[in-house]
Amino acid sequence: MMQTATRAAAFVILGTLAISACTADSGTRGRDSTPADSATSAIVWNSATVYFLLTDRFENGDSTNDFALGRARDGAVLRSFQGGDLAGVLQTLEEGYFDSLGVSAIWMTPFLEQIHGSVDEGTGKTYGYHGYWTRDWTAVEPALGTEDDLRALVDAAHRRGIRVLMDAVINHTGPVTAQDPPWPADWVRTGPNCNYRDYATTVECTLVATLPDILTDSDRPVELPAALTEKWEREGRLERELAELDDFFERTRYPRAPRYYVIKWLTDWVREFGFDGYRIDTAKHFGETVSAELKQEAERAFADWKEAHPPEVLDGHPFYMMGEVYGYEPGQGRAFDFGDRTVDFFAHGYDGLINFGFKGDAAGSLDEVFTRYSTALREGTLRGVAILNYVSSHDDGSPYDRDRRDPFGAATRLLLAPGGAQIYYGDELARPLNVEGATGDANLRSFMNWQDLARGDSTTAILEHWRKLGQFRRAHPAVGAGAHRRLQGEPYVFSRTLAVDGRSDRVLVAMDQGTGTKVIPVFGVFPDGTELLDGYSGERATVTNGQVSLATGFDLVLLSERR
Ligand SMILES: [Ca+2]
Ligand SMILES: [Ca+2]
Repeated sequence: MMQTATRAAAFVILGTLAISACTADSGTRGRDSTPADSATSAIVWNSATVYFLLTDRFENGDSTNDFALGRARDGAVLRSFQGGDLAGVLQTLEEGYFDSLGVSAIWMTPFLEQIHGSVDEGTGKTYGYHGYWTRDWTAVEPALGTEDDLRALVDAAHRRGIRVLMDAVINHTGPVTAQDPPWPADWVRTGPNCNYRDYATTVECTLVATLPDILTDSDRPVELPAALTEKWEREGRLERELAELDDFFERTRYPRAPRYYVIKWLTDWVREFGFDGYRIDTAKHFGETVSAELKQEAERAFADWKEAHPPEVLDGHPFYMMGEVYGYEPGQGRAFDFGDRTVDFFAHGYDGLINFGFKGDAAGSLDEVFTRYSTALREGTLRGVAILNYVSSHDDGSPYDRDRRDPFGAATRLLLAPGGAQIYYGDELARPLNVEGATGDANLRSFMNWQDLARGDSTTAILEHWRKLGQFRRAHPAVGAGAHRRLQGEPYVFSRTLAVDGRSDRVLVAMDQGTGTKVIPVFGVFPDGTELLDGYSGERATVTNGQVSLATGFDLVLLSERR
C-alpha cells in the first residue's frame, strides 16, 4: 500500500497541470462522434503518448489468479508468470497514474489464453507470461483476469479519455508442449525456419522453431481443431462459438481458411469491448493482404460497438491499426524492403508503424531528427500516417540507454519528438534493463519497480520530469504533430505550430537555459503582450519586446499561451 500512497501523492503535486490537460479531453467525450478523416487521425496518433506495459509485470491487483491453470513459478529468471494482471492495470488507472503522465492510449501485451505449459527456446524454461503464445483466441488468460476485468479496464480508460490498443497476434500459435497439443497440419506449418533473406523466407516460415506458423496464405477450408472444440464443450460454449462462426462465414463469404477464423476471433474483442485500435504483432511475417482484411473487419466491429454503446463512445476517430514491422524506420519512407521486393504497409490497413530507428536517432543531433521527422510526417512521404517512437521496448536489446544513465534526457528526447511516443513501462522510473541471472529479453521485462518510487529517492524526480513533459505533450498536439522550426542553435530553442479546425496550437521549447533567471527570445512565435505559461515550472510571463523573462529552478522551459 506504501507504493499506492506515494503514487497518489506525486500525482497531487502535479494536480493542477493534470487537471487542465484532462478537462480539455474529457470535456469533449461523447459529444463529437462525427467521423474524423485520416489527416485528423494522424494528428491524434502522432501527438499520442502510448503507455506500453506487460500486464503480467505491471501491478498485481488480484492475488487469487496468480497461479491460474496450475502453472508453477519454476521458469528461468523472469520467465514464469509474476502475478501482474488486468485488475492491477485498472487500479493504477483509477489512481490517475496514466493521466499524470499525459498518457492518451494504453497498449497492453496480449490478454488471450496462453499455452498452459512452458518451453525452452535456448534461454531457459519460459511460460507465456508475455501473451504472444496464444492457445485460445476466444478466452481471456485466467492469470491476467476475466472478461469482466477487461471490460472494466477498457470502460474506465474511456471515461478518462484514454484509448486502449489490443495487441493482436495472427501470425502464429503458441508452442506445443506436453499440456498444449499441436494444431492440425492444415492450420500451421512447423518449418522451415525464417532466415529473412527475402519475402518468402520472412513470411512462409516459422519465426522460431517452436512457434507454429499459421497458414495465413492459404484459402483452403479447414475444420476447427478437435482440441479447441473439446475445450469449448467443457466450458459450455461450444454451440455458441460454432453458431457465431457460421454467421461470420455466411456474412463475409470468406472460405473457412485458418486466417479467417483468427480474424473473426480477434475482431470479436473489438465488437464486444470497444478497443480503439490494434497493435499488430510480427506484422512483416504474414502477407500484407491479410492485414488489409483484418483492418476491414476490425473497422466494421468498431462501428458495431459504437452503435451499441453510444454513451461510451470517446469521439469520432476511426479504428487505428499500428504495426510492428521489425526494423522499420521513417528514413525508409513507405517502402519496407524485404530484399527481393518492397511492401507499403500503410497501403494495407496500417495507420501507423512502430519506429525502430528512434532509439538510434535520439542519440544524435536533436534538431536533425526533429526536423527530419516533422518534415516527413507533414510534407514528405509519411504525410497522413503515424509513427510510434520509443527509447526502450520489450524485444529491443539495444535500447537508447540500456544502463539508464540518462532517464531525464530520454524523456526530453522521446516526449518532445515529432510522432507518437511510446513510454515502455518503467522508462519513467528508470526501471533497470539488466537483471542479474536473466537471459535475453527477460532482462527488459522485470516487474515494475514501484518500490524505487516508494523509496523517495531520485526516482521521484525522474517521474516528475516525465510527467511534466507528458502533460505538456498531451495539452499541446503541436508537440507531436506540429511543424517544427529551429529558432536558435545554442542554447537550443524551437517551436512547433499546428492548425486544426481553425484553431492553432503553438509551443516554444527552450533547452539548456540554466537555473535561475533567464531571458528567452520568442522569435515572433508569440506577439508582444501574450501571456505565456511555462509548462515545466508553472511560472507565467508576458512577452515584452519579443522576449520573456522567467525565474525558474530548471533549465528546460516549455512555453505555450496561457489559457
Ligand atoms: Ca494476480
Ligand atoms: Ca508467417
